[in-house]
Amino acid sequence: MAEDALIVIDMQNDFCPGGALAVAGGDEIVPVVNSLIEKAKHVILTQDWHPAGHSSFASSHPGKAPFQTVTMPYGEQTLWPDHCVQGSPGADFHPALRWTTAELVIRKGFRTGIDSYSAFFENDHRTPTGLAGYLRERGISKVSLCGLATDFCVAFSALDAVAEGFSTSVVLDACRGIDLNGSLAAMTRRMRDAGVELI
Ligand code: VGL
Ligand code: ZN
Repeated sequence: MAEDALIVIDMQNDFCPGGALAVAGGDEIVPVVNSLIEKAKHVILTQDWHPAGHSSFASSHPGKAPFQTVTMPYGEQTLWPDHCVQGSPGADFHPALRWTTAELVIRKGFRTGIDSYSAFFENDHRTPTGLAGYLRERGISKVSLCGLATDFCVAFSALDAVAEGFSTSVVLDACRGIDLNGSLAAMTRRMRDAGVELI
C-alpha cells in the first residue's frame, strides 16, 4: 500500500522570533504543525545544522552583509546571519514542537562549503541527502510539507519532491516565509507551476 508522510521543515529556535534568522510569525505555526503531526502516519523532521564558519554565513565573507549574495562554485548563494550552528540552542527544535513521534530527522547544511535548503538535495541540486531513497524504500509515495521558511527550505524541498516523483502538497497555514525581494510570491508560483498542491 502507498504510504504517506509529513515532512516538518526546520522548526528550530533560530527561525522563530528571538532567533538569529527569525521568520515573522514562525512560532505561531507550532500548534498547527503539532496537529498535523498528530494526524500523520509517518513524521519526518529536517534540522538545519551548520558547522561554525559555514559558507552561507555572511560572517564568513569579509565585506559582506546578511541577505547579500555571493557566487559559489554551485551558483548564487544568499548570505545569512550565523544560524543553526551544530549543537547550539538556536539549532534545537522549538520547545513546544511535539517531535517525539518523528521516525527520521534529516540534518542538512553540515558541509562547510555548500548550503542545503532542500531536504532532498544540497544547493548544487546534485548531492543527495538520502531522503528520496529512504522514502522509496519505505513505500512512501506521497508527502506533505510544512514548517520554515515557505520560500526557502519548504519550497526547495517541495520542488525536489515533485521532481523525484512524489505526490507533493504544502500546507501553507503551517508555514511562514522570509520574503526576500519578492521570494514568497516567486516561489509560491514556482511550486504551483511544478505541480505542488498548495493547501
Ligand atoms: C533556511 C535560510 C538559511 C530555511 C535555512 O530553513 O528556510 N533559510 N537556512
Ligand atoms: Zn541555514
